[in-house]
Amino acid sequence: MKFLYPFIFILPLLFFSCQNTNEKKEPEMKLSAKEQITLEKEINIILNSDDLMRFDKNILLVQSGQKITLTLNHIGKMDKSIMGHNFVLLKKDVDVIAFAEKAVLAKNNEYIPEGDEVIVYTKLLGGGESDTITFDAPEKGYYTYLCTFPGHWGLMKGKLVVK
Ligand SMILES: [Cu+2]
Repeated sequence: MKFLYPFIFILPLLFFSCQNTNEKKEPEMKLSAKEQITLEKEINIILNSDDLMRFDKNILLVQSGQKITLTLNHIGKMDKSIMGHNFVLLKKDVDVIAFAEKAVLAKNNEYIPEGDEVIVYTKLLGGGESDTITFDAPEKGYYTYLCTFPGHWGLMKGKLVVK
């Protein structure tokens, strides 16, 4: 009988872990009434960045045709020469790795390379600085945004989701 004891403990664990994975497959996407109202016509987005090389949001949800006002804050203290951050929104299907490599070479233009890959971008910010940009949401789809300061995009990137 002794050899059965481990199974008695393991079986309930298996059962509960299966239940958990089922829950993870269906994330809650319901919006409250208040959020649905703010998804009309215009939307204000505040995106924070910090000295730990992070954006505080990895997904920005908007609707096609909405007018977006986006404020990027650098809430850290470090100078932009060592911990500079920007928000650069790329067109669909841009090769992010190739773009980021090209951006590193564009130091004289705040790491915004020449070309037609970019929809919109902010200034390069140091600690305590902010920049606000306004643009129209592009057509439905998923768009990558990133910080193009050298070495940052691996951690500092996300998706603009246009519904
Ligand atoms: Cu950065």
